[in-house]
This record gives sequence, structure tokens and C-alpha cells, in this order.
Amino acid sequence: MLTGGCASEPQVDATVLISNVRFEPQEVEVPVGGTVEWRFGDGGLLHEVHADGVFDSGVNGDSTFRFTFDTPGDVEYHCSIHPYMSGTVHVG
Ligand SMILES: [Cu+2]
Repeated sequence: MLTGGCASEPQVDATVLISNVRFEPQEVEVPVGGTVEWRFGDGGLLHEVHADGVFDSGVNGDSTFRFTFDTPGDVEYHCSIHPYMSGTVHVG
């Protein structure tokens, strides 16, 4: 753990690895106000995590994307580049 970093860095409640052109795991569950982190770890292959009207990671190949979910419910998302890649975040 680094010290002296940004103290307001949100806690991550669930992590999704993007690897082998799929989301791993495909479904995660977080509390309301929980944060999910997607790790782009597909050898540089570009992906874009997208949920209509909720969030979009932008095209990304080797970094991470975080989103905090403030509304209870299920959020289905997919990869804009590979529409057959899909996942669900269960909030609350
Ligand atoms: Cu993709």
C-alpha cells in the first residue's frame, strides 16, 4: 500500500478483471454507494465498458476504470467494442 496518496480515494467493493475477451467475474454485488473497479488486463487489447445512461469507461487497454453506484438495482453493461462481452452489477 502506498502512503501519502489521495486520502479521498474511494474504497473498491468489487473488482472485475477484463481478460480473454470477457469480464471476470461476470456478475458482482456491491452495497448502495459501492465502487466497482474494472482492470483492463487483456494484453493491451482494447475494451470499452459501457452501461447505457450510467457510465462509460472510454476505450482502454491497460489501465483501470472505477464507478460508484448510488442507486439500488441491477446495472447491465457490455463492451462497446465486443458487444457479446456483458456483465451485471447488482447494487444494494
Ligand atoms: Cu471488449
